[in-house]
Amino acid sequence: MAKASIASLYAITPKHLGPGSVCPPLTAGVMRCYTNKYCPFAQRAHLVLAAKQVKHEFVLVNLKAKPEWLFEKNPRGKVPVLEHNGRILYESLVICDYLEEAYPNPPLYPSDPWARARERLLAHLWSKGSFALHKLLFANGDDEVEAAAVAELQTSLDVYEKELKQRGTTFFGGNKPGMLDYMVWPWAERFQLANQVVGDEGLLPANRFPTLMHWTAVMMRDPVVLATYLPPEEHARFYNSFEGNRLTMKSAL
Ligand SMILES: N[C@@H](CCC(=O)N[C@@H](CS)C(=O)NCC(=O)O)C(=O)O
Repeated sequence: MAKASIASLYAITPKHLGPGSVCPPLTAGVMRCYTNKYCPFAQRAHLVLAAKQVKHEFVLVNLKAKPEWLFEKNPRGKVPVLEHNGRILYESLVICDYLEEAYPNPPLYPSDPWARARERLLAHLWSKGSFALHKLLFANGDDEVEAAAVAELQTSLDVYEKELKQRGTTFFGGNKPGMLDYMVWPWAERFQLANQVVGDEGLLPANRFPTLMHWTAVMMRDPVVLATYLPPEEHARFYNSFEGNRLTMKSAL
């Protein structure tokens, strides 16, 4: 199992930079990703950079106390941001699509335009599921909020269960992970933590999500996934680091 996340391995900053910091000067020709070790959206970019073995560096950004220069990179003040040859892109799905086009090997999308568009649609639709997981991990022990978040999340997951079952493949990408696998994975990694919060059968009861259960297990063996992996304890420390938020675990792993 990977000991340090890829965000730490390739980081040129020893810690997440905050107010008053200076943005490190660019290294000519090197792709830079402004990121945060715990951001699932940024992890999408980490996964695609790793899958395509693009030479890159990370600048870690503190999102609780943001550096002033972040807004020059992204007026929304969010990560991930990609800077390449003096040009800037933000929004994780846009960044990952750019990487796919600029670095076509290995291809992460199917070649058929209709199938490609469908992958984009399913990646886009995942935002509902991602918000529901956020709600669950910030429920602060409120059973009602948790139950509503779980119901919402499972309704989103039904779509992916049905889709993967219909495809009859191990991954959304076929016999290896593709773009859609990597666009959804960062949240699935956090399911290990969410399962502890939910208790009982967790988020993916076997009778409702047999295909996604198998998918999460095989994704965990993918070298690209392992390179960006953070264990549930580390995710838990992050969610508990927000003032007023305390994860209440109903079961151990
Ligand atoms: N839609 C954006 C979402 C990015 C996002 O929300 N990033 C979070 C960290 S996980 C962030 O930068 N939050 C800071 C803020 O919202 O102020 C994307 O896909 O890149």
